Amino acid sequence: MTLFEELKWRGLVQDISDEKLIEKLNKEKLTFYIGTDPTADSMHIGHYSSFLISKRLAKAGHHPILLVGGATGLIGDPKPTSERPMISKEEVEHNFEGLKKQAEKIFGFEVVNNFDWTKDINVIDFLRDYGKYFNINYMLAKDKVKSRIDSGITYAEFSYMILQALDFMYLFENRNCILQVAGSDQWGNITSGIELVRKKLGKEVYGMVMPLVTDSNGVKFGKTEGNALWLDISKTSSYQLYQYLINLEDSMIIDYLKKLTFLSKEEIEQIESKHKEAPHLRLAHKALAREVITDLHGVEEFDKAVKISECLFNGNLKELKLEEIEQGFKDVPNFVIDKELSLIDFLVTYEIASSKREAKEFINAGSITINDEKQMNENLIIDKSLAIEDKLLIIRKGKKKYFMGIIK
Ligand code: 383
Repeated sequence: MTLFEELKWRGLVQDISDEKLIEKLNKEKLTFYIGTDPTADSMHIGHYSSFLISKRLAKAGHHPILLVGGATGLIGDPKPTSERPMISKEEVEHNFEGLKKQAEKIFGFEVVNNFDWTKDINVIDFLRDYGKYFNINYMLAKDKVKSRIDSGITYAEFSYMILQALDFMYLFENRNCILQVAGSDQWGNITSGIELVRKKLGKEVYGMVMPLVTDSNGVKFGKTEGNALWLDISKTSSYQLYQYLINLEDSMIIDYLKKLTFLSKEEIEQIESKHKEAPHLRLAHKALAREVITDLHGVEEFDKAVKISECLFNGNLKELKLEEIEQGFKDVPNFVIDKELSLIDFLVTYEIASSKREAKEFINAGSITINDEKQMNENLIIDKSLAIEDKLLIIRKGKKKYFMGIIK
């Protein structure tokens, strides 16, 4: 399989700017770039799924440049729906540092900042050297601008595509970068760059975009009830990531293995046939979680996530360290315990039961456990002596409802 055939097989090619690119990708060593804006201080898994292309192309001998947009982040790439709030310069700088470190750590390639080459361009030169090459009709025809005509778009966001085009030209002239890759939402910005280089320098550069990774309802990969899954481990633990990956839809899992891992076609086909034979074993999900978490955080973090998940599933809290329990229960309702109460009052005070009567019912039915021990005595005093390492109480109500109490 050639590199391009492999990218196609993985479902990573939505569009290329010119058929000539196929031959170049297969036969030459190209310098290419992919960019992101510092709108937050960490990337999320959606960025990861696109940025992985840098590793794939690098493995095939091409040379990646990662761009973090210290300049473009100050303006904001137009969203199809509404104007972005302006982020302060300090925040953009802070986010830039976070993303630069992260990109270097996860992808291991050179990171450049477009602020370096745009900060000294004055407004007259900008309009003469770049503005003059952009026809308003051409700009208005871009999808992102079109979708904002009714709701409105500021001149700042409208100009964004010129900035991204200027980057492409700068990297072409200074680094011989002839290809920009991205998710499909970037097609308009990439083709703007291709046009600028063609008109101004009479040279040809290329673009390739991949489909955005989504679930079967078109919801972007990594969005869980409006929350992103961050690549920063202090924002999204490897256990949380594991839970997300292991619970992905069955029907999409092979697609995700192709798009998000470096497993070969043969390996994925093997996993696919085992998965079809026994879907309940979730072998494909486990392989996906292993590949993604190991690539992002290392194999120890992956092992830890598996251990936490298994112990929680089997009710073996005792085998976990305090820090692992805290990680596993990060998302459950939690509260600080600052007084000693009887079990029945405890349940009502911390809103695990809505009344004493309800609390009594739970206790008598044997549906309350504290740190995995069933508790049937309503007068039991809840204090440190029951806690894990004198600190944590994990209360389970019924089969699945968890609460975490932290002793003050
Ligand atoms: C800025 C200057 C450039 C080249 C690119 C940029 C950033 C670009 C953008 N990218 C997205 C982002 O920052 O807004 N204008 O969140 C996302 N990317 C990648 C991928 C994706 C895109 O970082 O499709 C998803 O992750 O391209 O939405 O000279």
